[in-house]
Amino acid sequence: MAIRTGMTFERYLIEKQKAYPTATGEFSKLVSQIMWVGKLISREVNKAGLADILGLTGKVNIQGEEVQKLDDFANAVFVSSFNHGELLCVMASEEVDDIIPIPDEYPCGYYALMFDPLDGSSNIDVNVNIGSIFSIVRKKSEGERGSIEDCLQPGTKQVGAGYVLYGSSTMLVYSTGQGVDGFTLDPSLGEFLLSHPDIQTPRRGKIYSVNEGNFDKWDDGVKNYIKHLKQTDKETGRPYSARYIGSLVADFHRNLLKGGIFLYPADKKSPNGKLRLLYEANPLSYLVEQAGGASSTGTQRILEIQPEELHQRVPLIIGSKEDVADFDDFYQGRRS
Ligand code: P6P
Repeated sequence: MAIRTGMTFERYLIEKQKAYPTATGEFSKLVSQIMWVGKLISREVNKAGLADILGLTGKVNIQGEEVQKLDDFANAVFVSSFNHGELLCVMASEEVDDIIPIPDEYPCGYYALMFDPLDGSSNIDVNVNIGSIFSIVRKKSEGERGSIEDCLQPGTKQVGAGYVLYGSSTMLVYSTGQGVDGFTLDPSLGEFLLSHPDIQTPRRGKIYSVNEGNFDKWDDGVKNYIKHLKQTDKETGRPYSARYIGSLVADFHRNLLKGGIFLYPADKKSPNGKLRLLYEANPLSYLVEQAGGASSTGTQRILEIQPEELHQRVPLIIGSKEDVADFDDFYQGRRS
């Protein structure tokens, strides 16, 4: 049976593995576990709006239980779902300063997982979409246990990446290097069903996503590019429409499907931008390239950056290939 819309994730994995008979199934187990994590977090995120009403805020809820902040909860779900099961040798989380080793009592697996368990969680109390982002690389270090060396690999070494978007519906969008597929959670079944097979992002869009409140801090190249997008030019479809939710996964997902460019450039206050390389820029850059798009710092392909630190920040320009190329031209002074 070929891949078809509406099929369950499990059925999809069976079909995909037929194409790769040598697949060990280890990787499929990993992605299935991500699916499980997405369901658990989705359930809590969708209750969050009730937190104030049900008195679930603060340290003790109506059942007398400790109430965790949603991002702490999301982090705990990722860690407890992956700290055994022989899939991973090490984890790294936006919420945790150091690497998260696999407990000594459990054998290690062959992958390292880096994740932002709940990006944009400050938006949850205004009911704006938020997301979990993940990146998977193969173990690189010697010895049985994992180390920071396994995490500090360039984005080109990723073997899988994706996000779970908690919005009007909960979606998992991910790639293992054979294109990008999107699954939508049917809460009545508790199943993710294939809803967006083989996502391809348009070569050029008509949307730009940036926090223009930072305009005065930008380099001239960034300013000139944004001014360029606002000029009327019927031939190239300008002016572009400004769409900025302030939640990375939501802005990225809309632009991935519709086309366009998301920018969080460097500025005078933040010379490396705001977003993190390992578990935000790299996984989304892996996805966008798999979908026919591009991503850069303005001078360098994101996926080729050699990470130096676990939580290092990087300027992120990402989306439709022709839009990112235009930005690079303005940023590097070839156009003004
Ligand atoms: P700003 C949310 O806090 C986040 O990390 C991303 O999800 C989002 O794209 C960005 O920060 C928004 O940052 O500075 O525009 O509020």
